[in-house]
Amino acid sequence: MALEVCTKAAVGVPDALGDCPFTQRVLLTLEEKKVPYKLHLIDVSNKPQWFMEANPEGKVPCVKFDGKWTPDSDVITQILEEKYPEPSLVTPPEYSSVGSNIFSSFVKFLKSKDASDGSEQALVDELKALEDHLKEHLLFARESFLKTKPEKKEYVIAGWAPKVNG
Ligand SMILES: N[C@@H](CCC(=O)N[C@@H](CS)C(=O)NCC(=O)O)C(=O)O
Repeated sequence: MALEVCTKAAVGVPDALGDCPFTQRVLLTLEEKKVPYKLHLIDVSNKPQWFMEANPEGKVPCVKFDGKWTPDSDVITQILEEKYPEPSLVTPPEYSSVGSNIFSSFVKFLKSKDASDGSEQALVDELKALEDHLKEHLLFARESFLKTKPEKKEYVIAGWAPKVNG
């Protein structure tokens, strides 16, 4: 039986997948593990009552496991790994640190008052390490990624517009 998954609808396009990276992570996991699923596209600016009752925090993604709606992509992907261990999507230890310093390097760079303190280069190095890793493993070319991407660029831009424009 297909797993039920609540995902974000594209802003202004209620019947298309929106731009939520947390949802994309869950859908990629389902695709890679070949678990059938059924989408409920949620307009996050006007959440339906049944969704708020099932998931009071009101965030997507949210997946129904054994009759209970479970939010949070970290929790969901962990449950999926336990329930559907093949293929394993656990990060091999040799790659576990790739990109893990991006956030802290970014903060250092933003706070830096000295253009020659190396914080910019440190950030560029971190970003490049992640980019090289993604390129080397062709992650963005995988069928699962292409299949779970919002169909059109406009859907992604529309999703970010309220955050960028305030
Ligand atoms: N920690 C959560 C974050 C989920 C999240 O922030 N989802 C956003 C969409 S990308 C959301 O539901 N926003 C609607 C809202 O907060 O009302 C996860 O990993 O799943």
